[in-house]
Amino acid sequence: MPYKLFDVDKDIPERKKHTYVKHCSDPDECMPDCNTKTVPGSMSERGCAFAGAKGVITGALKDVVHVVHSPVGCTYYAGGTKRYPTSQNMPDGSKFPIENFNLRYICGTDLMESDVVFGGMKKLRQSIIDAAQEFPEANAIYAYATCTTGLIGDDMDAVAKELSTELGKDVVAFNAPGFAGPSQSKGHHIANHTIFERLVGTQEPPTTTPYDIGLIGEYNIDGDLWILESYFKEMGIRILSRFTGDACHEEICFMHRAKLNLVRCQRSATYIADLVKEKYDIPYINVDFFSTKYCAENLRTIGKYFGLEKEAEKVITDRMAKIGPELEFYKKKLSGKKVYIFSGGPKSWHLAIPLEQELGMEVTAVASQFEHEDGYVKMKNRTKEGTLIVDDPNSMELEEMITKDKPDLILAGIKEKYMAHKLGVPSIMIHSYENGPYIGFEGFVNLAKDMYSYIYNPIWNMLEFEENPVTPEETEIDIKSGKIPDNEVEVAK
Ligand code: CFM
Repeated sequence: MPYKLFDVDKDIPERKKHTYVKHCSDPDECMPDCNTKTVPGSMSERGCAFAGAKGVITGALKDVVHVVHSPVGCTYYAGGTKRYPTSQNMPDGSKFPIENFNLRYICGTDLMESDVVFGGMKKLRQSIIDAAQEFPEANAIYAYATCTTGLIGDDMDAVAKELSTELGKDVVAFNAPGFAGPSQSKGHHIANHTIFERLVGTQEPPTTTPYDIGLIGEYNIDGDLWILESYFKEMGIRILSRFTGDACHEEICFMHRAKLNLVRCQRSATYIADLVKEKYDIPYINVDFFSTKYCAENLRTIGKYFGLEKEAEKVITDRMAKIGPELEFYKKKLSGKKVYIFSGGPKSWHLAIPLEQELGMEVTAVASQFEHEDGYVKMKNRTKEGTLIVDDPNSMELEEMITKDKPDLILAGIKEKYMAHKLGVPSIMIHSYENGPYIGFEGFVNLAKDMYSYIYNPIWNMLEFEENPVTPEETEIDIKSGKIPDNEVEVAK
């Protein structure tokens, strides 16, 4: 059977179904079991449905204040957002008064035992009114159910509806309590539907052009969206609505006026693209801008759709001229390096081929916290014989993989990073990035540069490990002489 049980999982044999070893001759159905409940006993790295709604979809909006209906812990964790910066630009040319408003504030209802027993709706109502007073500049208020309030059954929609009229601005309830599904993915789904049902089509854009697109599922991680925006601008294409990186509330409300939607993250946002297509007849295409090859191919497709082929070619030629030599340098340095990609899902299939073909690396394992079957099909199609494809991994499995297989680098998140470092393997944050953006031509060079500087950092030869003990004297000599074992330190131009 093409499935593998890690030694650390001997007491939870159900994990075997989630760990598939790719064999090219396997039938299509062979893939990890996915989008199901985490196996009891496995210390999952997944997030919850509430995290998927607020932490991924809505938290990127620049002019919305969020009220978490929960005991204070959920509010605290909702305050730690993804790295999605926002500009102050609004669609009518005005400026939103607070820079990175979305990264700064969070409100919560601070539920106590008596609220759980007698109901928390009064408190929710008051908290939303307080949030509106505290942040009068916010153009909408989004309120979130959590496990506690989902269980006690507070009717958040009723409160939101009443207060929308009373406050004269949209108040939207997101009913994605943590337990709504097996992972954060369910929260993406619920947030997409709530936004579509409550907001899309409720406003009209100030102006429209024949070259208006919707950029869906692009959250501006460390500035990714701004890179793509610069390409479109040069091509003569306008992003009318962003879902939801650097977007404002209004943009979401008029996203039904785009001429074409591009779906960037196909896990978290295909839902809304489908809904908009069905109701408003707006077509969408799935796009991939990670790496130079995919980026060029996709810009060409978009150029062709709008009759802007020459403009697309110009952007591609211009960017390739700028980054080509630097990328060559990194390719030389990264060739043959063994790498794992541990992401939520999509980044594991976006990056597998580019790392191999454009940088000469060897991808030997990919993992996903919450992908569904369609994503695993892509992962399977884009990896080579023998690659380990792991669904909903736990840290002990990763530790076992690192110890036995000794990769040169791991692209993962904050949950894996320091564990990998303690085992002497460099790890780069592929979720929120190190020195991003990582998308597009320039972004791919940034990623290559980060990989290079992590792998070639002399620190890995100075650490003390059981197999490779270094005496303090030796370390001192090395530091004093500035000698960096086995590595040649070069700086790319
Ligand atoms: Fe989409 Fe994302 Fe991702 Fe995602 Fe995420 Fe993310 Fe991710 Mo972390 S929206 S599915 S829920 S591409 S936060 S920017 S990196 S797990 S692969």
